[in-house]
Amino acid sequence: MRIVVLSGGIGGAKFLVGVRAQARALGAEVTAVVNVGDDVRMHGLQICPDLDSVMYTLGGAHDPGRGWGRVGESWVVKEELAAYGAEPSWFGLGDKDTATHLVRTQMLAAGYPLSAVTAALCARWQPGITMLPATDDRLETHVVVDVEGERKAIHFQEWWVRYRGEVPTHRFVFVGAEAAKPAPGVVEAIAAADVVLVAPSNPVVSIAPILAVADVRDAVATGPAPVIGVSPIIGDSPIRGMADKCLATVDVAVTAAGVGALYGPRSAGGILDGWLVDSSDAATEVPGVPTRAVPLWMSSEEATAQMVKDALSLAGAAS
Ligand code: GDP
Ligand code: FO1
Ligand code: CA
Repeated sequence: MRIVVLSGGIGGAKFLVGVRAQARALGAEVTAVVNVGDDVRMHGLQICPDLDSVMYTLGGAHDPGRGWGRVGESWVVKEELAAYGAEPSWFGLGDKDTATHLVRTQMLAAGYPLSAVTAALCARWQPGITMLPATDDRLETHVVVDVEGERKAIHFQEWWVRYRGEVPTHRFVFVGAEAAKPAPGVVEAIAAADVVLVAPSNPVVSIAPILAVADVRDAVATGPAPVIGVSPIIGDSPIRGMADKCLATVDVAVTAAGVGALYGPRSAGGILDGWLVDSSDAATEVPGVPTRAVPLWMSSEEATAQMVKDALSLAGAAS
């Protein structure tokens, strides 16, 4: 069996730990198509937060408390940059993490595409799945905000890390998406999949930028495999992160029903054939999309693997 997962960073990574466990039990292969909209160049280094969150988490090297970056991190480079007054001072690069960005930036400068760089970095971390960036092309999420009386577009990282999303926010723009092509292997993996899972990632700034690559969206929307989404919202809470702020910006209710309707049924131009919601949201109805309610707290690998089992069973696939 072949499983494809559309994934953001921290939530997607946690989900993929369960996907990998269930896939091992089934002898299945897993390909993750990962968001690159968060990617940013800082201090001359190319940083890919969602790819790194997935790679470090599946490689057992992530910081579980912070969610992003490396466990046992030190911050000497950050302190030295601050001593020079080097901006941006609001963004922290850990020392261990910096080595990843150095290798990545050097390989990109030598002409390797991001997908090849990601595969090279994964040779060290052995994530046990195939990790593909959604695209090798430049695709960055920018946010239209009002700051100091001025309306302007800032990078997603500045919106989240510098301002914590607490500035008047008007919309998200996926810069470069119109011209972006899927990275090698993405469309092929979706076309060959037995099931496509949409991780319980942020729908607005993790999943939407993946689907903003037209050929990726087409592959998902018109492919042969059933597409099952897992709700990132339990009750009216995004659990952690920024999903509440993002959903408010696009006028979508912070509920499993709101996100399910945002994705929409494949039968009516959307991407979903099924929508998994938490047991506490059993009353959720999404027009045109069969829903099933099961526990959705990713509290352990076993609990998450059970969620995956439930998603596969909703898809009608071997689970
Ligand atoms: P990011 O890219 O690092 O922001 O991570 P993702 O976009 O992949 O995932 C973030 C989302 O994961 C958050 O908005 C939460 O809604 C969701 N999330 C985190 N933990 C859980 C959990 O235990 N269960 C479910 N269903 N969703 C979760
Ligand atoms: N998040 C922060 O809140 N503060 C930081 O200084 C920060 C630095 C950082 C560096 C590398 C990296 O891969 C991620 C980093 N993050 C930081 C997390 C990141 O801003 C977001 O959580 C994700 O982009 C959302 O998925
Ligand atoms: Ca992200």
